[in-house]
Amino acid sequence: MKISKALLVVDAQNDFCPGGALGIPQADKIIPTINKYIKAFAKKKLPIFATRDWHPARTKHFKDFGGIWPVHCIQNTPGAAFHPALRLPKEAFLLYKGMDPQKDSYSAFHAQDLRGLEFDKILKIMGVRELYIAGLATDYCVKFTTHDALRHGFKVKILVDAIQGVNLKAGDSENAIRGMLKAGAKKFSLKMLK
Ligand code: VGL
Ligand code: ZN
Repeated sequence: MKISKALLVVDAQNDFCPGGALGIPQADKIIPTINKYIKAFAKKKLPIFATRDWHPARTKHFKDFGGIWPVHCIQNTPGAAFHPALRLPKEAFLLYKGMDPQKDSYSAFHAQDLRGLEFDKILKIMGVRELYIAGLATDYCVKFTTHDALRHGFKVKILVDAIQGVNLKAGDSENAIRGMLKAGAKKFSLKMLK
């Protein structure tokens, strides 16, 4: 079978969930829904990707070094670990992003696997044409990833029941969703799963 669809779970990590360094209210509530998508994709033998925000201790991404964020998702710390309720199969492709101490990078298209292979290359090799995107945060990583995916020629479904936003400013997530739809992404939710 020609693989064309893939699931992308973005940054479903402890630090982005309540109690974490950059805890997003209700972020943990989407994990069971993400797990349902994971099951559905695994059952169809479709690829599943999961990114982790994976920062060095010093990076311009953090307030202390000129950025806008509190310290979060430091490599190999509990805050950077996947949420304990997330059920990724052993076949899932794991990707890492945010390692460059000089840059903010939110998009999964700046992520790579442990060998340094970039997300875009992996998708091309596998024949993926359409990404189903879930995770955190709607107004940052999900947004930047979606726009990059569309620019790279992929179709995008935003899993609206499996994303959650930071909302540094009220309305950021709604604006992000509006922008993604305008750029060509489509909404998708569990009830549309076949
Ligand atoms: C993210 C804020 C800071 C994200 C990463 O992945 O959405 N947001 N670092
Ligand atoms: Zn980050």
